Amino acid sequence: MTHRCAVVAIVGRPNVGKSTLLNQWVGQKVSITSRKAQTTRHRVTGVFTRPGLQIVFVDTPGIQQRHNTALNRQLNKTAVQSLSDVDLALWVIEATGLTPQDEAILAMIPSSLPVIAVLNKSDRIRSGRDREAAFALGDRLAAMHRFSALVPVSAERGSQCEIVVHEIEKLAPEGEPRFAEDEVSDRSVRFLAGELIREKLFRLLGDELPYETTVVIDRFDEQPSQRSPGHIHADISASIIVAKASQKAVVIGEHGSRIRRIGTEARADIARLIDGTVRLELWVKVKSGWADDAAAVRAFGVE
Ligand SMILES: Nc1nc2c(ncn2[C@@H]2O[C@H](COP(=O)(O)OP(=O)(O)OP(=O)(O)O)[C@@H](O)[C@H]2O)c(=O)[nH]1
Ligand SMILES: [Mg+2]
Repeated sequence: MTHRCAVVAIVGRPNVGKSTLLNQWVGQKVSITSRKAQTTRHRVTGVFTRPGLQIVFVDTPGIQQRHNTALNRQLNKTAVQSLSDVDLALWVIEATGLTPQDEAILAMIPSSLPVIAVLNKSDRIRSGRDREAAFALGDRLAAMHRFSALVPVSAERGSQCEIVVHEIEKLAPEGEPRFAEDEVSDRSVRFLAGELIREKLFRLLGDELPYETTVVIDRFDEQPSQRSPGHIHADISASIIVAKASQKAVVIGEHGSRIRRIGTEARADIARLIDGTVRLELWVKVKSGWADDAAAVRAFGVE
């Protein structure tokens, strides 16, 4: 039996559901998600494996022109660079409508690359009028570009996601698997732990969250658990970096209520990820203007 292996970039504007899709295919949370734009700040891979087929999905930051900071420029660059070394691209938009920014991102995809258009959040199409608009959008897209396929999906419900896998399989080159059967990402547990803390910040701070907020893992020690044999215990110390003293107060919350909740929820997710126990220590630090400082952006791990 021939084995196929494809490396697939997931690109689109912020918030269209790229990371939710990746997690749906992988069956585990390897990329964090939230309602906020540019939740994803790194190239994160998620691996889908079944007999005869492996798909290495590459999640990317949402491309946007809203902020002209070093951080934003770096995120756009990460996304565009991810397109240079893949077999095909998934261009993700919302099924409810196309924006000029979606079109601009499509134009950034090298013309040699096969593209599958993924119309996400199709669960939001409810009325007959919505459905007519969706059909019209399908026609418009088909006239715009020679897509390998056009697939409406709902990442949140998991509906039709399998069809995308099937379309990728048709385009996948023959090749050996790059990851072992039980591997779900190329990222370390240390990295994913930092991401899970950042996800709680993004989710629990809602619109108060300053764009310039990041997380640095200062210490990450793993050892066999004393209390539950066969499992590991992780001892983690992390810093939440904000740009202003006033933002520090927001993250900490009244009498430390918010930082406690961030810690509790992140610890539970990290424990699930490592299937063990976790001690998590969180600090909040102020570093003004870091998102505008290319060296600081790199130092904080936004590579
Ligand atoms: N209704 C609905 N909401 C969805 C669906 N998929 C994702 N979402 C929501 O859309 C929001 C953004 O999802 P993400 O997966 O973080 O989006 P993203 O494209 O990775 O965003 P960035 O990383 O910021 O570029 C979250 O609140 C998701 O819960 C879907 O199929 N239907
Ligand atoms: Mg994302």
